[in-house]
Amino acid sequence: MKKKRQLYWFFKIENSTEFKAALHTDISPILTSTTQLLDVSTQPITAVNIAFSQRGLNALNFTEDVGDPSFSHGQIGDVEPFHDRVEEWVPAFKSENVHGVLMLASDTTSNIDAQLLSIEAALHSSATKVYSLEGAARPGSYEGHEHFGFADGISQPYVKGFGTALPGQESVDPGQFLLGEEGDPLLPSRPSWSKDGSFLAFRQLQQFVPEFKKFLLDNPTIVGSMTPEEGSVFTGARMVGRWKSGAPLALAPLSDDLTLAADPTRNNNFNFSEDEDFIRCPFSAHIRKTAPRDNLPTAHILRSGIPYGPEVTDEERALNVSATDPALERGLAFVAYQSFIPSSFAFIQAVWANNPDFHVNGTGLDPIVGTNGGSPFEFTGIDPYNVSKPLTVLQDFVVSRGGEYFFAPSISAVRDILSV
Ligand code: N7H
Repeated sequence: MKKKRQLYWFFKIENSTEFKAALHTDISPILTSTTQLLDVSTQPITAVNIAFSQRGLNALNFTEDVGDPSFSHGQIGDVEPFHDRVEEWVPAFKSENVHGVLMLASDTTSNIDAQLLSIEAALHSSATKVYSLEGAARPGSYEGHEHFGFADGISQPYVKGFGTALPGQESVDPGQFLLGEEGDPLLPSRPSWSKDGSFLAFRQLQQFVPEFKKFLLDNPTIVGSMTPEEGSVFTGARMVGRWKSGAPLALAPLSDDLTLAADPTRNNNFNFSEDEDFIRCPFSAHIRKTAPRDNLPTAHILRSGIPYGPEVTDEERALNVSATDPALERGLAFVAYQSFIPSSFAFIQAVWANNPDFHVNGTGLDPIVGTNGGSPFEFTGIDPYNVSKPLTVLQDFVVSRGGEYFFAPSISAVRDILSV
């Protein structure tokens, strides 16, 4: 659902009989199908999707094992290897009340509000809001860029059978994302109603943008005739593995290349096979940590997040510190789809991003999403001429405010099974 605005509306089911009736009659007909989304001409003004936590399925009396232990435990039961500080979590995600999430996406807030009003009227008091988060594309030329300033949403796996693969896109069986399809690791044991559904890992990831920018200013990587400012930009690019434009370091190692960045036939067409000494792109770079490409078998997720929160204020910029006012919190409403969370999102976060020895000893943590539970951590490889030199992150640039795991069923399962 690629739209400029998106609302995540987390709800609790209060009366399952009435909720099922509203789900069947009013909500299932407005759920947006993949087919609708694939072509601009058939896209609805406001796209609607719904997903349930294990508690939500239980409330609807679907207690059968869907085959994913992370989903069954719920995110809070799975979080220890992520090194989250649960005290930083949004209270709703620590409660037992998040039964599901409605996701509404459109180009304006008023479209979303109108759609939500009609859904709330249909639900009446059968479900109540426990929390909501509004995502929005950043303004003007920052659209498509997350809050640190980097173009996001460039690299996605190609799902076999959906459209055509772009050069460099890894071709993946649909069962890596859709339960019951070819390539689903648990295909024989899934309940029949789970077919074509997908697990959605939701994380509210707060970003400390002024602190990130200050870190880059304090740690420029100056190569050749680069100015200190250019050196700071280079450090940021080395931490991510792409320039802010999206151009990959693997293809543009020393300076940005806007033409390359804008070309979908080239901007993802690389691997790291000729960069074993990580001169072009550090092992610690976020995109190399989370998708080592040809170096190792990759864990697959389809990312579908959107930034949330306002732009950095003048005061924050002047002080190089994020405001403590909750209204100024900003970050990424991170969403990843997959058919088995333990070997996908949870694996990437815990076993790769948070592992200082992945994928060679001494790499350090992923400087963007790795965390040592709030304690300082090191990462290496940023200086291409002194790759073992460590840099230290004193305060995480990305902090988890919690989340939940959901199951997004197929539309027919919502209409014909879960709601009757
Ligand atoms: Fe990342 N960032 O702005 O630095 N991510 N990410 N991510 N991420 C990617 O290729 C970012 C997060 C992946 O195939 C890009 O679309 C930020 C989590 C994967 O080459 C940028 C946050 C996890 C890829 C960012 C965040 C991942 C990827 C490059 C949190 C999994 C594809 C643009 C606030 C646990 C890698 C692009 C590939 C790309 C950023 C979160 C995983 C710029 C700011 C939690 C698999």
